[in-house]
Amino acid sequence: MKLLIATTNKGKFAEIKSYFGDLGFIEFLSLDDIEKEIKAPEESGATIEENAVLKAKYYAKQTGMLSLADDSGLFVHALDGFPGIHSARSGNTVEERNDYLLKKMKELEGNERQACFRAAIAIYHPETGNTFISFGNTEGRIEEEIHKEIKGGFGYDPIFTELKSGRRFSEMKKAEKNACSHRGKALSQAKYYLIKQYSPRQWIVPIGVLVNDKGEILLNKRNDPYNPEFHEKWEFPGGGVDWGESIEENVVREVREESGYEVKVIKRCSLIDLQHRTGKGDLWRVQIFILPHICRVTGGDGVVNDEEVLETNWVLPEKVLDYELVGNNAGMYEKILPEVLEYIGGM
Ligand code: ITT
Repeated sequence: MKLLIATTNKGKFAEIKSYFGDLGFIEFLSLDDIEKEIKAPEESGATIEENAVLKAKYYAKQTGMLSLADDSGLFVHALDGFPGIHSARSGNTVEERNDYLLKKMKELEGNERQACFRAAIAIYHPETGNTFISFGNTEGRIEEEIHKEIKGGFGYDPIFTELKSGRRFSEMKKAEKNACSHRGKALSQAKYYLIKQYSPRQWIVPIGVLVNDKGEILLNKRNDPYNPEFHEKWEFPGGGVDWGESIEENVVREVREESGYEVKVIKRCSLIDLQHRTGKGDLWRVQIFILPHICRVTGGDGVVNDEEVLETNWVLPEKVLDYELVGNNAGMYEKILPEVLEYIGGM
């Protein structure tokens, strides 16, 4: 999974990268890692959220990559929000912008020096168009002079004192600033989104190898038109474990839903089969632990009441591999076949 942190501002990039440092499933790229030269977009939005989405979309479309953009600014209440969305453009250099703001605020005292930083973070996926946006604010005040001795942070950090800690942003290490800053607050929501949306999942999927009185095994033909690689392939009934459910309870419930039979779980096979599935480019990745269970049919009418099943068939154990099975289920079945035959032989 690759994420482009689409900012031309090195200070922002460093803070974002530091905040996401522990997201091991993502490879972070900067604009410097992109071979083609990309002209910065015109930030024509009226608000920071509009500009954040505009930038994320623009870079995602230019590069074809999942892209994150930040739009932020310093808003001085007594100056009607100046410099606000123009924070990066109120002078040619950082020094000029800081000096200009301090001059503009020369006559302001006490509460009139209150200000806040605002940040909007947008994440845009170029193929799906999925868009995420989050916000954060930091309240504080603008000092009378630039903090010259300590050179941490970037932009307006040397003149901004954060309200709660009473410390200037330029005095803080990246992690300290991220813990209380506008960007850190917006990034915490973005991080949760990335984890929910893109982190690889691990599923525990118990399945039932159902045996009837004749020593036959039940196979289901899967209905999965959205996933052609699984559609109309054969499989054993089973599915993900629900919250609060034991493995055995899950097998009995899933089998009932997908086969219409009541079963008694005879034994869990010694094999845990590990399978991997990925889908729709980089959109999802799942690692599945399949736990096969030999089950005996005890009742039910075999009427399938689940939209996931097109057809069911009772098959002799040696004939199961003649069917085209889903995923790596053929490999799994080969491994458990001796246990299945041993059970059927002793019935
Ligand atoms: P990108 O658009 O390429 O991300 P930029 O610097 O032009 O970079 P913005 O348009 O969002 O970014 O302008 C935000 C400006 O606000 C930024 O250049 C700083 O001057 C200021 N700023 C934002 N967050 C800040 C922070 O945490 N500390 C100090 N200054 C900040």
